[in-house]
Amino acid sequence: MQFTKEYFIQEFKKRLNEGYAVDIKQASNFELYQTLASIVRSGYNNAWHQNIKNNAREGNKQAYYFSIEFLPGRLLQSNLLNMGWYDTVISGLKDLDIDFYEVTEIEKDMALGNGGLGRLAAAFMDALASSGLPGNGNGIRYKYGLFKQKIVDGYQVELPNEWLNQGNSWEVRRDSKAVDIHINATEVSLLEKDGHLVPVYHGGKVIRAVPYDVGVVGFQNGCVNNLRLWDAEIPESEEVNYRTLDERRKIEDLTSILYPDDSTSEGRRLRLLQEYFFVSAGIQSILKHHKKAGHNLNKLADYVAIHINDTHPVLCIPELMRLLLDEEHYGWDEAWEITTQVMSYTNHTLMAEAMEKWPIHYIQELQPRIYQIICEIERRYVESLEKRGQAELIPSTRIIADNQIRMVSLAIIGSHSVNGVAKLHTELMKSQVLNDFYRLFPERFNNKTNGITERRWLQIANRELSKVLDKTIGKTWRYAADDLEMLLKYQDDEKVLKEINHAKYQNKVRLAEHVKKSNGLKISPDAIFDVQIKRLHEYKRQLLNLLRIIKLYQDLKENPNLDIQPRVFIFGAKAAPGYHEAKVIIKCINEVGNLINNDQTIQDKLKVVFIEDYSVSLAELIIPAADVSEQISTATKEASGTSNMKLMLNGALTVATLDGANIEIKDQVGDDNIFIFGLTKDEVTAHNQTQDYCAWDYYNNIPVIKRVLDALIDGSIPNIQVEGRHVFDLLTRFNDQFFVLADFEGYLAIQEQVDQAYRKPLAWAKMSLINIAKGGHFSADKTVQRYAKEIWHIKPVVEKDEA
Ligand code: DL6
Repeated sequence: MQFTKEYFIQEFKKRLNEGYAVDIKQASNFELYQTLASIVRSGYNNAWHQNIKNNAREGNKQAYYFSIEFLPGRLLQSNLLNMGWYDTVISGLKDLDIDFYEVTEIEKDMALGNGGLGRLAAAFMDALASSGLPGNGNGIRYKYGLFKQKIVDGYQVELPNEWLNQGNSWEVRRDSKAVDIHINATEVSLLEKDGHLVPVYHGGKVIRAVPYDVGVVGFQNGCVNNLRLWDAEIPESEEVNYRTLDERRKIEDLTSILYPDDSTSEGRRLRLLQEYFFVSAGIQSILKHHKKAGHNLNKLADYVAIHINDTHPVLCIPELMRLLLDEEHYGWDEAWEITTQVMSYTNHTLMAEAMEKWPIHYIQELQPRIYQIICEIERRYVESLEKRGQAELIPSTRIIADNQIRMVSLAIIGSHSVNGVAKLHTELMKSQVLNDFYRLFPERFNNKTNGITERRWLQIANRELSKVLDKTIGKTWRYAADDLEMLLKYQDDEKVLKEINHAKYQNKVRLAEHVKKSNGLKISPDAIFDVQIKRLHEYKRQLLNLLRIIKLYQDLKENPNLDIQPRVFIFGAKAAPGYHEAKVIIKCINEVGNLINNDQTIQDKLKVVFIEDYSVSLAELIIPAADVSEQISTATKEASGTSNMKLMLNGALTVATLDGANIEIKDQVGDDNIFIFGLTKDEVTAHNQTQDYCAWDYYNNIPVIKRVLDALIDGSIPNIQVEGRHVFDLLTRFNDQFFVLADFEGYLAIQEQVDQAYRKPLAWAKMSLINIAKGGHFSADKTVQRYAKEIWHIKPVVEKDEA
């Protein structure tokens, strides 16, 4: 069936009437949205079904990406784009006098993630399907996902994000695929049955894991993969074991929120339970599928690759061992061989505090059999190192130490591949933080620099620029991101440069309208839009940005006629609920903003905007409007970053430290088209090794630093008596752990260069053009294709041009 405009209009009217008994004029945007979504679903359901059947019939090896976070954002537009229906639908709706973009606003973001980690997982889902690769996601269907952020009196307040209130149009509940999970047994004994030792669980509870599947539509290639999200329920047969409301609530809580507060032991236990829950459900379901397709488990690695995204799903390793040993009666060595062939792991951070460690007794209580298996993995590992004469590496690499289970050790020991997410990150992994593992298993380590879904960030988010690109270089870039390089031919073409600037301007107008509505603040699209959007973390150094804003403000107060380019500083950031310092920084940003935004004397030269509840949808609005992209983490701390890639692709110029993927962006665009400053990784490493850094010296010896820091505590910024002091102390008394003061002057100097560069619109547009042209390098399609070839060994089952 050809999807023509006429067909669409007819179908739309019919379904609207059938579904809601209204005509178009009476229909609400919600009803219009639901009707549209139902047409889209019908458009891909058959391909989805066929894909599952084909993979089973043809025995295609499939990848399963296990992740505690998935952050797809809204799906209507991307599904339409990927199905090739986008223009037809917009035009059809226009004929019906319906504003497509207004309708899309109804959709709530599928916000089952926190930041880069979850967005990457979602990008990989899209890229797998778009590359025709058989790859599935496995995660949790959180009822509230990450919290909804409100800013009240400058403080972050966390509210439940009720994204599922009106249902999720893209999911299908599959009761027939539910599996049961046993937890909290008080004891496990091994009994002989039919010649095998079989574990018997005493006490504990059974939870039912029910999957909700979301079809992941590939870009115009007919491939629809599966994202499976698990919800927890009480099985009917077990109801008597959940007698009190409290016991029942515990099951509801299990899939309520992402990252329960880890400052209490209850919260930490809940996190661990979530991890075991989705891992066990996912692995059980994979094995069921494998056996149903008639395959032997000896050959599991020929059909299945399981990817452990960060450490949260590491229990995959002992859980697969448990199932192979206890349910399938494999011997240890065979089971271990199968497990390590199947598993691979990505590390996303080298910060010690972010590497999960679980107290032994948590795991013992949660699933004693899993604990037994981890102990046996550990015993054999230690023994093997002793035999290899490498006993000196045992203390740093063993799994169990200080009464804790180190999840990174378990991940590396139980996987055949360990990858970092940018070249520098992988190098640091190999040479510093995980060096002992690298010495033991060099062949396991590899790099896979992150990537982004360029279709979403250009074709959907930046329609203005997309039009300029179509007109200038044709439309092939829409299918092959590398073709953006064709733009380089036009770097001195004044007409194209002006068009690029004009597209940016229109996007800035759009964002300014949003800011007026959301923050009640008028900002001028003629100012530099200077953007820092990412999780709030000390290492990401929103604080460095804030100190610079204070410095500019002080300069302007001293000299209101100071010749600076007007700037709007735009922040979007959520702080983890238990991360006090990050919340303090949010308060300071907001109060500095209040002061500056209400001060008439500086003639609107500075504005500070904190956009609350930063999300994928907001990113789609902010990124196309950005002139400057702030990527200013302390060198060595940001594993990769991905907003850096999205912003450059949209023509923002990057102000960056030599950290994470910034280095690879610099390599792509060249030194003249990026603004680099700050301590290098070697300098940071040297400071850390020699412990010679003294923040007070910067405060005492550099007047500009003293003046800015004093403003935090001398009352010149109202309403931050406590928070200002806290930040001051972090930067002085606690010796500025992230070298903000060391980098401050370099940062000011580079920002001065930005200010000067912005005064030359055509030269600026040329730099911008080069960034856009080089953006194709960071396509998630390419990244995923490398995972497929080098780690998972899966092959495309649908070719691009089969659409
Ligand atoms: O790999 C995706 C993303 C990277 O781009 C970020 O640099 C990195 O911080 C993030 N890591 C995490 C894990 N935990 N922490 N912190 O979110 O992964």
